[in-house]
Amino acid sequence: MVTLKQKLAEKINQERPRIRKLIKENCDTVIDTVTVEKLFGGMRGLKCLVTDISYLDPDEGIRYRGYTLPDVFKKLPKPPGAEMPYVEGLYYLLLTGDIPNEEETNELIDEFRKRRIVPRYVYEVIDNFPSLSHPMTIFSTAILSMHRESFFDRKFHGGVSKMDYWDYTYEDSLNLLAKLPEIAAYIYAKLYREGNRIQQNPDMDFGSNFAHMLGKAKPYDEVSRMYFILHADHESGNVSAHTGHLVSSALADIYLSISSMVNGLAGPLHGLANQTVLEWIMQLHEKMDGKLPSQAEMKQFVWDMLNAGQVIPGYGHAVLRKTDPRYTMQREFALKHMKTDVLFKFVDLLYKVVPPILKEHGKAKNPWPNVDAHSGVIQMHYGVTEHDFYTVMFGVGRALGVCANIIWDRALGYSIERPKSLTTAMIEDIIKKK
Ligand code: HAX
Repeated sequence: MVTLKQKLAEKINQERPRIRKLIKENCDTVIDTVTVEKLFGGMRGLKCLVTDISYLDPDEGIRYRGYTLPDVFKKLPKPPGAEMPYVEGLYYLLLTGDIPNEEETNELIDEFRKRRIVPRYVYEVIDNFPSLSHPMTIFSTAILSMHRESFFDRKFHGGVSKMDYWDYTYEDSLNLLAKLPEIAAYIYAKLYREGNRIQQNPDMDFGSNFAHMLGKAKPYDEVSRMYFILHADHESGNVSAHTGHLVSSALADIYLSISSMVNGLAGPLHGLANQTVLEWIMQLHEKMDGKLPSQAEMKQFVWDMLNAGQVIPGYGHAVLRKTDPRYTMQREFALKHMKTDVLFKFVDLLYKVVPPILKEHGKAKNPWPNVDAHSGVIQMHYGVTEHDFYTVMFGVGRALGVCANIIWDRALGYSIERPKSLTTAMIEDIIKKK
């Protein structure tokens, strides 16, 4: 059998001349233009990044390596009798563009297993955090503390060919990804279980082992696999993926880059939205004494938020213009497994009520729900009730996509990022001269 690394090396060798030719023959071809609105508007929609790992269509949602989410979930190998595929198989797909067979998936499961052991000092770093620290801060620091483990960093300072950068980055990425479930689960035990941790099970896959370490019974392993896969990538322009790419473009190693990615994810307009959504739903739940509001009451809650100048968490998106398929997949899961859950009923009601209100309100370009509008209630249903932990799990998933991107960035020799800034006066000058 050709190993994953051999296959990746072949794909990289095919891709390198393609990119060289593309740049050489088309260096002045214009892809997009920078308008004043884009300059001041967070570069929204500006076509200025390249990735082949995933593509986000405004109407259709995310595709991983050309596959829609339903296809990904259908085609990737699954544990015997399971509904949700192996996370390891997804990583194979993101890296190579190929759906792995059972044997190829098992090879990667083994690779991850061999690399799971977390250095002792990482536990000490976590243990020494002051109380009330947010789990995302702890997660980011725990990853950062492993910078000293970087194979790439050692090789780079020893002097190696640029052509081999991807190889050491690949090793670092497997070493880090394999440890993330353990690190996340340890943070969980430390913050919410008085340090009573459950040791990993070497016979379990990435998702099942995480569920096991959190102390959650089946079918939470299915939820874990679904959650990590759904959050793995969302092309390159979102804050977490872009931060990871930007930091790594200076040849920072995987540990520095993924720690930065986690920091980017921790903002309330991005990954932290899942925590905010759940807290908001819980407030409504409490206000209603556990009773489901009527449509009219729910509409009033939503308008109250908007009239107070707040955003409706879990709704809207910078790129999407339809319901996020990551939301739809979670909704389908909930309809199948937890239809009578009271918080799911709140989410379901919000889905009916919010989009027409946001349309009437007239500000949000996308009135539909995103991934974060649903994820928290599923976690709650299965007993992960600590809302501030949800974004850590998002981070474990997102690291898969960002690591795959960074390996390819290195393989294709992408440049250090360095866009140019102007002063406001210079922009006014440019406008006057038009
Ligand atoms: N509720 C109320 N107003 C909203 C809104 C919402 N859910 N979404 C957008 N708007 C408002 C914006 O605040 C903006 O108002 P101003 O003109 O007064 O500044 C206006 O509508 C236009 O915004 P937009 O172009 O539609 O949206 P942006 O690309 O600027 O922002 C966001 C996209 C996701 C940040 C935004 O929709 C939002 O804040 N949503 C709520 C938070 C959320 O769910 N975030 C998670 C997004 C998915 C993700 O990244 N997960 O990690």
